[in-house]
Amino acid sequence: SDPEQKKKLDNLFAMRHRFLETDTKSLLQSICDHVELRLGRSKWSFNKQIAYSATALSVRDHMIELWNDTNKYFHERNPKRLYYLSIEFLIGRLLRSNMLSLAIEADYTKALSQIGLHLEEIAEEELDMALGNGGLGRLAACFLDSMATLRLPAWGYGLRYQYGMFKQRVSKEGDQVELPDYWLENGCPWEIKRLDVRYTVRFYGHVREEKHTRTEIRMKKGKILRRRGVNRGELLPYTDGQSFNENDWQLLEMEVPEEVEIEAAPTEYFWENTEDIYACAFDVPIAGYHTLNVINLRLWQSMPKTEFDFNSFNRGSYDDAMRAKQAAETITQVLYPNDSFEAGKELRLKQQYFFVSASLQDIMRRFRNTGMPIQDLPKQCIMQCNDTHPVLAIPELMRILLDDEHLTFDEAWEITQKCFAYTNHTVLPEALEKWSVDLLGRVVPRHLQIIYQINWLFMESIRDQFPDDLADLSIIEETPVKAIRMANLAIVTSIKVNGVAALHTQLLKTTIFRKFFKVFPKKFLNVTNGVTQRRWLLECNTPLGQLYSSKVGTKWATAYKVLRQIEPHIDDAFITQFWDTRRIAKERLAALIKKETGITLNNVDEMLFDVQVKRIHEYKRQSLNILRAIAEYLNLRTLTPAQIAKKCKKMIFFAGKAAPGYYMAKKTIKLINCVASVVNNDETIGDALKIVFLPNYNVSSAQVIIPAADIHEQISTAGYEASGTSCMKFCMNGGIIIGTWDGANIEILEEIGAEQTYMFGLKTEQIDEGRKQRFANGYKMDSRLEEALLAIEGGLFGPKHEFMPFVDAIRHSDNYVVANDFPLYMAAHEQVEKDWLEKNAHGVREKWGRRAILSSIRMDKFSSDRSIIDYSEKIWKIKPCMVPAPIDAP
Ligand code: F55
Repeated sequence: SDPEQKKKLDNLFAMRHRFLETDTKSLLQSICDHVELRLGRSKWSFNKQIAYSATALSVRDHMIELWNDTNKYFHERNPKRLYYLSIEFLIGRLLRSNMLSLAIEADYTKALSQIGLHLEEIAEEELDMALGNGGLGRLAACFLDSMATLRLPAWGYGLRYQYGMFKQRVSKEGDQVELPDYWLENGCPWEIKRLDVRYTVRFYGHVREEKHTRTEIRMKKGKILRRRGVNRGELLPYTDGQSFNENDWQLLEMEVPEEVEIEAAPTEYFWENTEDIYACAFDVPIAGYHTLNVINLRLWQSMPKTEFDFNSFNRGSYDDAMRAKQAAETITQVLYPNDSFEAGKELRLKQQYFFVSASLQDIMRRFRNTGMPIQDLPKQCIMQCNDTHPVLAIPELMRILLDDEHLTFDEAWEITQKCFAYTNHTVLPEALEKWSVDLLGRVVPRHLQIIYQINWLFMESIRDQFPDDLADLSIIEETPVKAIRMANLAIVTSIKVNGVAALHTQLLKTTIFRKFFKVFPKKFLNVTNGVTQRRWLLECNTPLGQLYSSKVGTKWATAYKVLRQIEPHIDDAFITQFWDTRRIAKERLAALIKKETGITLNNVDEMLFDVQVKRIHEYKRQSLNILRAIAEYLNLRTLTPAQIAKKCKKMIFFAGKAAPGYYMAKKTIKLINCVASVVNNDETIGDALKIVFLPNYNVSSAQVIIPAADIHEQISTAGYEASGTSCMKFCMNGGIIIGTWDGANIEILEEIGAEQTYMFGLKTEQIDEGRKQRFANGYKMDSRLEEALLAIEGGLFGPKHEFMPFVDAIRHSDNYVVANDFPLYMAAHEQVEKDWLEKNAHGVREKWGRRAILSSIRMDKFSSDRSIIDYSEKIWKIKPCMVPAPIDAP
């Protein structure tokens, strides 16, 4: 905080020497060194995979230097730090993104080309780091990118799953098939295994209480009998009912000594007989864009604490000896592929506790090293919980403060309440995490005690003011089974609770957390999500990025707003150039589709690419989309070839994974694939319609898909999608949204202008009424929807029984109001087709192009840089801490 001190430090840092060079000779030498010396191959012959690993290791060298300097600088300056706790980080690939950040892409491209290698080709060798399910995990990854770029003193903490998000294949019958994703097959060149950073994590056991009491002699006012006439005579303690002769004795009030038991120190709790395992740190450096700041993502892996049981080993029972080792390794073995709460899974609970216990031990060690008093913990760190998955960190910090630091409960609670903030990602009540008291009490018994005590304090504090709401506000749910409500624990403790889009935050305040909002009105705030334009425009759509930079320079990579200056440049020539970039992107996607599915797409320039990519979920309504596709197909079949020739050519594209246990989602995938195979093989409709389901949607395929979309589908039932972040990526790339009044769609429309969008459907407040009407007497389903359902039932797309659950859901319950929105959706798509066919006198899709460009250049609000600045200012109260450049820097 002392400016003099800071200046000294900066001067010292300025004198450091950066010893890695980026000239071609140095880079080639470094790559070859890695091939031979680190990977043990011969520089005379190595395959692309080795070329990738060596190049990545070489890039990593540059990062390590900066990363060490950054850590040293943070250590010396000791600013308040942010710890982003997330059980998922959906990173994707890192080679190109790290090169772009370090501004060494051109150097490497040149060096590699000298030995006959193409950067783009070897980059394809990188296996995605898919340590997340979907939006929530990818958000965490975008946030890390922005934190580093904004030079914030921040770290990420997560888990190093050996198996990431499963690999998805599609069977001949059109079903999703899940395969393990062993992403570490070729090793991960980015991570640094930290043998020196290791903590013990404890499970199970029981809690022994030790009451520290001692007896003390105290003086107490008591009644005493004194023999009359005697001054210093016999004193007898008097008790009522004792008979005495009043002539002989007189009753006196005076002080008498008494022995009392007092609590000399608070009760101590010992968590004993635990099963212990190690958490071992793996660090992934995260480079900021064009800055010297490189921050850290620390991922924990479980390891056996004793390599194996030597007694069993020596007895010859190798199996027994290995069992404990395997059990320990199981914890971080695999990511749960469920993007909703999984009730009762003990291993999942252990993952959560393992993750927060290791992270907090690490955070506390760093804090203790500062020498600051424990009361200052909130001045030095703040932890952001990405959903409730890390919320056991709250009782864990309490446990540390109580049992290790020996604070009183009040002192510990005072500190803990200032250290956490919580982001919610769903309003679906059934998706809120709950852990049965039974399970939680078994896995982490001490934490259960602490949670009860927190709840007791909380209930007492609101009993008078909110007597009728206690049951809903309680952290403990009483029925059907006694359970801990993790969101309630998070809200009670956190300094701030945020939703991820304006509508979503509003719904938090008025629906699921309505009662909490009454108790803590100031805790709730909105921080609309964002995505990093570095990965989602600069990296994934180089041609469009370059087109923009040619007009307004390259500053937009860290200041998206600069792209608004494009607006005056949007003339015919510019729009034509835009379409040129679009052709490149569409051809790239067409090639990927060809490779993965065998489907050929001709004349992609003319073909409308209509894309829906995201997890498969009933509320996201891939159902609505595929029913619309069927309706369009049935309509095409009624047309003459001449009429078909005049129609808008389109591809309806789907990609996404279903949770392996989600029956209806899997049926939806099957239906899409079965419809696709009928439509794509129907020669009577020619090229008018193609339906594609691309297997294994992940970050790297998203980077190919998103730049190629003319239209993107954001069609969730209003009120269900908390935010939606893919929408932001599509818009940044000039995709035009067809969407409902849900999540961030509403805010996007406000920014880019309604003319750029196709919005349709019931609004959140109309959904309940719509549901009623839907099943009221006299309701008539849209005839095109009826026909689509009949076609499925009639077996047009395969055996009817396969799809009856899907059809029945729409016909008989329609929880996501597909039928209500269907005609509105069809009308919106008719408009889309009309607009797509419109070209100016020079044959250019001018109006569409202009709208696409406007969508793209007005997206500054949805840069994750803006989100992170909001978090920093409104919640974390942290400031940038920029590593100064060395004076000998170029
Ligand atoms: C993963 C595991 C569990 Cl147990 C629960 C949820 C998830 C998960 O992946 N959720 C998720 O992705 N939620 C999404 O978060 C995005 C980022 O905030 C939102 O944009 C999106 O609306 C929301 O569904």
